[in-house]
Amino acid sequence: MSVETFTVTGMTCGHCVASVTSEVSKLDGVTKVDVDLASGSVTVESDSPVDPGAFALAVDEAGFAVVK
Ligand SMILES: [Cu+2]
Repeated sequence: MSVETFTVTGMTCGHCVASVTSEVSKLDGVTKVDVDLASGSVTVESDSPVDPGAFALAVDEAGFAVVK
């Protein structure tokens, strides 16, 4: 199992959190997504490490951006 934390910018409310959670949850092997709205940190649990490019695309799909 793999646990990684990314930082996502632009989220302002629970709806944003739900959008990001929904898109990131669709990624291959992802078993849990935990978003902290205040800090923008997104913790992803998955069977194998998440591809950062795929993660960035999913976040973009939700309307936000990953902080490098
Ligand atoms: Cu929102």
